[in-house]
Amino acid sequence: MKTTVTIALPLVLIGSMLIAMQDAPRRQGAGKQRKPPQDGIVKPEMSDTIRVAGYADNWFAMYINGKLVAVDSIDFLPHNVVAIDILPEYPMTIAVIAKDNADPKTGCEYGRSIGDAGLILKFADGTVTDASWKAKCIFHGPIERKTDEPKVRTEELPAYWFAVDFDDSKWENAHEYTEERIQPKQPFYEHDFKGAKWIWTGDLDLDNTVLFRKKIEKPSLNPDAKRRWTTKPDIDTAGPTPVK
Ligand SMILES: [Ca+2]
Ligand SMILES: [Ca+2]
Repeated sequence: MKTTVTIALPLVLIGSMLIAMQDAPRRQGAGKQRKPPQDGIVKPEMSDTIRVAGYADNWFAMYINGKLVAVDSIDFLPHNVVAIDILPEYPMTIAVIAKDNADPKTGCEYGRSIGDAGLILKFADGTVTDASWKAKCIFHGPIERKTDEPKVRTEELPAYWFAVDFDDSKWENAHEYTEERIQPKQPFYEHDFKGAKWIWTGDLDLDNTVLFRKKIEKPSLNPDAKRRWTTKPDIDTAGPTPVK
């Protein structure tokens, strides 16, 4: 057995060195000499990815083309920015669940206060949140602002609400809110949200959990971007969020 190991290790090392030597010129030339598309197929590079920044009062998770791509890791913090890189594919269906951190039983925040919400997203391809996004509230309260005897109204998550082919035509359009109304905190100003609008439903105070959807046919910046080669996942990457 010892003999096998001593022979195998150098072979592995030599193999690695050979691969490294082959890769070296390509790495050095990365981004300079790009092979022309073959049958429309283009190998993706980091330069094809785009930055997405999101900021929610108080939490959000985002699906792109039916796949869970971002989860705010902090349930409640006024307020944190989530920034990720994605490889965009168009048309691109964006679905977001956003939550004001309201008590599920009372709809209140901080004991018996009525807390407000808000969501803003900016993609480096020019996609921004605005009133063209679709919105659907599934948790409202406290009804009629009655904090002394708080009651709430909830709906189940629609099945596969994040899927590309989900029908959101009956959802309302999102409402836009001013920065003065939302009053974001410092992390917001450390990221590029220029041109994006704060959105929610028509009730920033009492609608606590809201679903948003938007389909981007082509990016407003770089509309001629070629599709990059990728695969469809062989496992369900929709994520653990319940569908109902
Ligand atoms: Ca809040
Ligand atoms: Ca609220």
